[in-house]
Amino acid sequence: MATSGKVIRCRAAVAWAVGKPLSVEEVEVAPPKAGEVRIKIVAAGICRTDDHIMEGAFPNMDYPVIPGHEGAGIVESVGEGVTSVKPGDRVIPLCVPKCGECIFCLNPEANYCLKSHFVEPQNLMPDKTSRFTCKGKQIHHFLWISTFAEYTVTPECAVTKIDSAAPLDKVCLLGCGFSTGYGAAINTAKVKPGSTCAVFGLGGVGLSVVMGCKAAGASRIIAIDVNKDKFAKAKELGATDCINPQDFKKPIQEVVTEMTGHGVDYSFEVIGRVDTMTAALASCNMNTGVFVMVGELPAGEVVSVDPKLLLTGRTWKGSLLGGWKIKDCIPKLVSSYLEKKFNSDLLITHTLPIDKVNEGFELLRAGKSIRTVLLF
Ligand code: PAD
Ligand code: ZN
Ligand code: ZN
Repeated sequence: MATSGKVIRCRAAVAWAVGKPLSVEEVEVAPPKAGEVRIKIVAAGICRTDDHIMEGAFPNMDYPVIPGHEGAGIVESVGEGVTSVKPGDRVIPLCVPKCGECIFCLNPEANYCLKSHFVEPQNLMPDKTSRFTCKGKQIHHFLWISTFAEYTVTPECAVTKIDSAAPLDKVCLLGCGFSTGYGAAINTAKVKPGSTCAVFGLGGVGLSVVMGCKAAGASRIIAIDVNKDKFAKAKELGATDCINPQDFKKPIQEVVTEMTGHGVDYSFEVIGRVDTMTAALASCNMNTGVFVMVGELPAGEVVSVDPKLLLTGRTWKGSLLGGWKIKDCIPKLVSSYLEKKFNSDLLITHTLPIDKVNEGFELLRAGKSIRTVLLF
């Protein structure tokens, strides 16, 4: 391509400091170095995790930074030695990479590579430099993929090729939100047919958990949110009961336990709060109940629980990116999307140009959107 090997000037949403709205700037994006890929991002979804960066609640973050970790695009150029993608390929950047060599990449049961952010911060490329500059300043990367930029650079291990027929403005959600929720039900909880589930939090990720529980054949899916405007969509996607904790005097775990006799088989927390994590844990049955934690607590917050809750047999699990081995699984999920095995389009409530990124975050915070897709 004509731009190959050159610095590209383009738009990106920059978080200059904690607590400030993003600012859409012209940035310079350097060509990919050996082992790296430069991608023209076509569409990017807004996930709550990006909001955590703006609030300063995401661990190990350096500023200024270009957030965004849900996106889809087309490879513009590749650095030396890159073999898995070539210019023109449609791709999804991966917020969990696959180095392919670490003990967890080699374990078929594990998906969190040792090159991932919580192990080794990804605010810079693996060679500890940045490909982004703006107004003469170095700008940091986020999770190695920074999808809120018209062009971004990722290591080859953080990008995967998808079917060229995939609509990028739709499958961008498979980069995080949809895959996270759907996989939490299918891979992490391993929901069984005929079982009962409770899902706390009905944002883009929680509603994807509802879809996963339904696809796995759950007979009852109790959807829980303080925002009743989320209930219609939850029912459409498979929830059998929708309840608002604010409508009850007693704690919500008691309500769920009464509704089901002894608690659900599987509960999920998809909000990121201490109180709802404790409630979700106590909502699954004391013997075989499985609680899956998906929501992310602000850095440094801790949950204290009565160990008796676990002593009787409950299991408490965490799930990142739905437990998928993401580099291999995203292309398969894209194929399933194209075969209409699930309809993640139902999660997209808004589409905005990148210049309106802050409006997208306001819609999310106000509970008015599920997923907003930003277009470049
Ligand atoms: P969202 O903000 O769209 O959804 C959160 C939902 O929770 C909203 O519908 C709220 O109304 C609801 N809610 C808020 N407070 C309460 C409460 N006290 N009781 C009941 N409901 C409440 O966020 P999202 O769906 O984009 O993300 C949800 C969480 O998942 C968030 O913490 C995010 O950081 C995390 C996440 N985890 C992973 C992962 O890999 N584990 C990936 C992506 C997102
Ligand atoms: Zn996300
Ligand atoms: Zn690895």
